[in-house]
Amino acid sequence: MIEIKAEPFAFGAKIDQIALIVIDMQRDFAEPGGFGESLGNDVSRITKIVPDVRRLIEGFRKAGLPIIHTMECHRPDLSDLPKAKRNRGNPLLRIGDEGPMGRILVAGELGTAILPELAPINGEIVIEKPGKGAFYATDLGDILKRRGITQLVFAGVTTEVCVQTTMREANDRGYECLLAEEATESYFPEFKAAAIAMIRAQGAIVGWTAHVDDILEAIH
Ligand code: C5J
Repeated sequence: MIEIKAEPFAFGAKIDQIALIVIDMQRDFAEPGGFGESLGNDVSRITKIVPDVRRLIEGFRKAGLPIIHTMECHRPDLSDLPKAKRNRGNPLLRIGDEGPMGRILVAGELGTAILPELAPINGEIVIEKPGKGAFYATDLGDILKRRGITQLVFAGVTTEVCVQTTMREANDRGYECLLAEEATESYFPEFKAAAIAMIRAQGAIVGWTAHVDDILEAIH
């Protein structure tokens, strides 16, 4: 067991059972013309964390530890898109509509792709997920079980939506979850701060939080 300096107390990392999960670092959330902007958000906040997410990915790669990337997206026929999700927020461009980067949040489109700097490499797992949580309607649970993974380090966006939802899903399934603070972001700074506080409150009720440097130092 390796100790990672974390809040609310040290995280006991089991190096043979830990994986990095990078949530939804897609162009649709980070670049103008995508889903995030169609909902009225300032997407430039998201691109600022790319160097820290990349450092974390590179650290896991160097240590030979598993990496999972998720992508929020839907089938081209939208059969996995509930009407309520498509219409929510009355955005300028709805999921499935044609935008400047192709159809919004549809699998295989340019805007749905992971940012090139963070793109998965051979051997890394990519989960396409129709929900906010990565366990819903995906093989993620089976994949983790097969590989004996019991601990997840989280990065990605947005902190209070897909990251926190997946952390809560994982926590209820018995995984120990650690959120890398500089490697996650929200369109709303106050929501990021609140999500971090609520995750680690009450003795890590959802999970731990730690700085990227402290995670990298522990796994190197
Ligand atoms: C959102 C996400 N915010 N990846 N998706 O719709 O957090």
